[in-house]
Amino acid sequence: PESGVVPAVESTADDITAMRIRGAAAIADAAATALATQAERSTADSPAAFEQELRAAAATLYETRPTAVSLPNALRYVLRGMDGDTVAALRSSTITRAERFTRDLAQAQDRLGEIGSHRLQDGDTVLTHCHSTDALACVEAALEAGKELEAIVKETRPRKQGHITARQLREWDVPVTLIADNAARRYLDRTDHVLVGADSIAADGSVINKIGTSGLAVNARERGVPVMVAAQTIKLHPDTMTGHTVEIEMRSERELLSDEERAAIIGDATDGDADAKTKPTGDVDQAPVTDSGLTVENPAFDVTPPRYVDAIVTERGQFPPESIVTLMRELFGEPTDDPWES
Ligand code: RUB
Repeated sequence: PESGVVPAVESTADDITAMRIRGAAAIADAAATALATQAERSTADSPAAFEQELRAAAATLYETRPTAVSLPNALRYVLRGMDGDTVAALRSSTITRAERFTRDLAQAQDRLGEIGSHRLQDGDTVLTHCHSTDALACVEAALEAGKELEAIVKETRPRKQGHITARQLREWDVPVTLIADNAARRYLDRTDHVLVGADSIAADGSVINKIGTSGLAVNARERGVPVMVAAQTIKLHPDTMTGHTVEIEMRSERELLSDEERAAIIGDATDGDADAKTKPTGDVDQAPVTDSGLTVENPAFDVTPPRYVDAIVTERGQFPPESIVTLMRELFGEPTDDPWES
């Protein structure tokens, strides 16, 4: 294409959009790797053209999903490492930077797991929502320390990422009880920790994670069960320091309703083109437009206020949510523009 974006980047972007690559850490990792591939395969004949291609590749990746800030954080990190006066120098500095990102990401997750594992005692039961590699890193480190744990795993509709969590836990030989999302409150009586990940953490300590996290956290507070959020610092959302809110992704109604199910509800077998009639938007108040009187909304994430969260575990230590802004100031300093938006 005209932009010079290589097919491998387009295909990574497609994989993220279609959720073949999913979860905030995996998305960030894939995006950084895709930028390295762009650098490797670029045929740009001038430094300016090379930089332009890298920015176009970053923009393509950025457009995929809006909620996990690890994605723009990763893109920004790699592009800021692009340095040199020749195409060769730019290429190698970009690749080196992307490799460093991937290495740091894995190291941060190990460190976070180690820190988070101290909250888990021998014999504890954790209740999980969705599939978070950061959350599972805490379990893995606790197991490695010789603790025995059990897990109650929420299915996590509509896409059932709980199955991925259950598979991983069974590989580690952790006894798993899989439950429907609706059953969670009943199982809090048997739970020692609610353990979840995050797609973004806002400056006020709000946790943006898979839809259903906030209701779970409120119920856990009511039952006196601590809520532990495992989130590397790449999940900290710099824009929220200046008052921006995090966009909540609205996904296709087809994740909730097949064409047949839709027709059964509205009594019109010919109305199959559901996607054409809905306008997904980040704004929950703006309902999708339909002409059938049936509106289906499918937000993928929600916001858990800081008062329902006991600790945010990062690779830099554990924080009460209200003090996460201190770490954000230290890490981000003053907010700046995104390098691909020029
Ligand atoms: C995934 C999700 C995960 C976070 C953290 O949502 O909400 O809890 O991304 O995951 P989706 P990780 O399946 O829609 O991408 O700890 O692996 O970064």
